Amino acid sequence: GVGKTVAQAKKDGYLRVAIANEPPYTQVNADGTVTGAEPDVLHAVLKTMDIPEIEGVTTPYESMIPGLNAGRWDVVAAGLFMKQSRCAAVAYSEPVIVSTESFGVPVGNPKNITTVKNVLDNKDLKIAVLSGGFEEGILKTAKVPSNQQVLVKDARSGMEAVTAKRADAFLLPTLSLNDLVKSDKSIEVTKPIEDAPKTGSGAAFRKEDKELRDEYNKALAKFKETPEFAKILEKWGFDPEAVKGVTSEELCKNE
Ligand code: 6CS
Repeated sequence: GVGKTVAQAKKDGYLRVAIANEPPYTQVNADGTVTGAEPDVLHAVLKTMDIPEIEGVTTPYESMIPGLNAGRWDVVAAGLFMKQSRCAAVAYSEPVIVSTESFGVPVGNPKNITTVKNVLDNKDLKIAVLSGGFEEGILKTAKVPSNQQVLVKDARSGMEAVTAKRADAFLLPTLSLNDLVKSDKSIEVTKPIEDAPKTGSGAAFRKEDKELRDEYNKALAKFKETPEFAKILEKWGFDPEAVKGVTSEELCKNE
């Protein structure tokens, strides 16, 4: 099998981790090392388990779970938001981040898009989402017709879809959009979408690696009590209070 035990991971001294390069959730440094809120928490927790290193692989969201289960990496730490179908396919840790979704729209928000309901009420609106991403699921669950969805392969392509007017908005996590608009002043970020589900993520392990996941959860629970945890989340612009009291069981009920 492709599974990994705690003992093997300690012996290797590292875990291979899938990320997306979508700051502030995940980011690849110029030297190839990985950072961002989720990899930084993963790295810090693994260190407490005597697994000192992480090795990052950048991949689109839709490939993260297939690649994990095929053994191409040992864990996903990318802000891979929990929902029923994903929780059925992987063994998630308890949540590390709880966050919000927004629309990236042309400055001034000419089509007045602030809620999922707005999209349902105006059949002319087209919304860009990442293929296989949580946001594509939000639109599907809300029964937004597929001809109103513009599928893109990565965050940069989503921004381009809006600037080229192939889409009226790009639906993505609020903080990811805040980062992207730093380099595109023609787009602004709406307030968190009130009728979108609560997004939460943690490390995703293979179902067969429940021992590793369970040990990780123990170490994570301890780490969350240290000031270091809040420091990492705040460094990347996340509210460390948002995850308090939220469980993977609850987040896994998302459609
Ligand atoms: O979980 C997901 O699929 C989404 N997570 C993040 C952090 N960004 C976009 C992606 O679609």
